[in-house]
Amino acid sequence: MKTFNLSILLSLAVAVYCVPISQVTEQDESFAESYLKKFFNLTEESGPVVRRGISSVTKKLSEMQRFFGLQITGTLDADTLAMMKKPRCGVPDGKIARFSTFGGNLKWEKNSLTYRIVNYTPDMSATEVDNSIEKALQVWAKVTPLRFTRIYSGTADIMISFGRRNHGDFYPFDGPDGTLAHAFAPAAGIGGDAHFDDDETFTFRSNSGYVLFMVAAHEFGHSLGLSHSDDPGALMYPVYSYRNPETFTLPRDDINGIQSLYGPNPDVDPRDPNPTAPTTPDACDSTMVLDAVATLRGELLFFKDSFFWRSYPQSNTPQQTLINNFWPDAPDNIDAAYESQQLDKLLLFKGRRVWAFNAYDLVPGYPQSISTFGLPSTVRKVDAVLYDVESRKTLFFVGDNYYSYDEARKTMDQGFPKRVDEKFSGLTSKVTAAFQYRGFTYIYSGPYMFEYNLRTGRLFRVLRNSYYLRCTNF
Ligand SMILES: [Ca+2]
Ligand SMILES: [Ca+2]
Ligand SMILES: [Ca+2]
Ligand SMILES: [Zn+2]
Ligand SMILES: [Zn+2]
Repeated sequence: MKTFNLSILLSLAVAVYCVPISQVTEQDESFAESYLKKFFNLTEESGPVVRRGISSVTKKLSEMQRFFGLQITGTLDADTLAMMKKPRCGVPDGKIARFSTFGGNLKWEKNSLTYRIVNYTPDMSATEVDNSIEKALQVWAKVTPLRFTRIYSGTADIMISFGRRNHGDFYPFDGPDGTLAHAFAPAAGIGGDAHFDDDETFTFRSNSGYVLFMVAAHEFGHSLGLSHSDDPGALMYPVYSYRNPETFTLPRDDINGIQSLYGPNPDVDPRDPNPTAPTTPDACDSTMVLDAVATLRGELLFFKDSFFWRSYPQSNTPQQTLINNFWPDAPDNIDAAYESQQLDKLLLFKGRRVWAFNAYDLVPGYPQSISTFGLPSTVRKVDAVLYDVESRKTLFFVGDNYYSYDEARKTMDQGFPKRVDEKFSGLTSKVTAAFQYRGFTYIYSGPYMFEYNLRTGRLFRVLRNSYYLRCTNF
């Protein structure tokens, strides 16, 4: 009997942020076990009697933690459990790789494929469904020789349908949440087909519910022969995240993946292929200039483009995530960030505006103007912000100058701005990011990080941004 690769899109919970270090319940253990069975090929032998299979569970947990860049503990800790509960897709993830394919030559042997929309979801108008499906296929057509023709009767290569629970294959859906959709790798018959769980709420472009275009584009990646990527920016990353379908561009990693199977689009000028394809910032890029750095409840956050790395105190491997995965209302490409320990809030700055977040919720009334801090209206953006624990002052870096804001009195201090190089010796070019950690003050200038004692202004070391943002080449 022929078997097919199946991929399942899971959606369970919202973002993971500051999960309390809680007791792992028996329920959690069995949830984790079924997760590992589904996605990391945990075999049945560890089955009902948990203790007997413990080493196998430990091995699979480590494998999963490695894939997601979590701290490799081999135990079911809070972060691991939280990652398991994130919306995701279900092709096994055991392999560490950027894009990957199903292997075994699972690709279409022709470039002209047909698709058919067999039925519709009541969540959206038929036109919206048609449009979402067509757009999702074009995501792949744009960068390959693949061309898609819609048919209205008979059997297409890619049969697209909505169903709930038992819907005619051996992979019943599970009601609201959990599995969102699944798709079969290229082959005859059910191969290439994509099924969507109609117990979900699909949307055209709103971020409440699941954007059908995004789910479909991911599933069609499987229909065409792609498996999962560990690049958190990739469309083929196993975790679902909302993205605006109007501005979505296929990331570089997915382009590399699909072109490894089918080659580039012959209709696109090879001298200028996909100039706008987003790439995920690389911790090993020694020339990278971070947008902002901040602490948050004992962790370190490093912001770059649409992403941030989150570094746990005990971990060697900062985890990279889309900013919007944690803070759906946050801007990307931010200018500066700091943690207000008094208010227990994270503040993000972009242009003339500031956003405040409590855990992952936008504080009501934000975004606000940066002039609420008393910054002059001539300031169009801040380059970096630093909160000094000792003096409870917040320093705003703007060009060659810095301002001092009193958090307790909520006013700007007299006598500012002052010149940055008067206070921080050795700093000759613009400040790009700043934060305080374990009693030291770190001022970034481009790819360099200057370590100071803030009170005396003494410079200790000049480091590379890789010092805290560890480069973890596998
Ligand atoms: Ca088919
Ligand atoms: Ca479901
Ligand atoms: Ca900055
Ligand atoms: Zn998937
Ligand atoms: Zn199905």
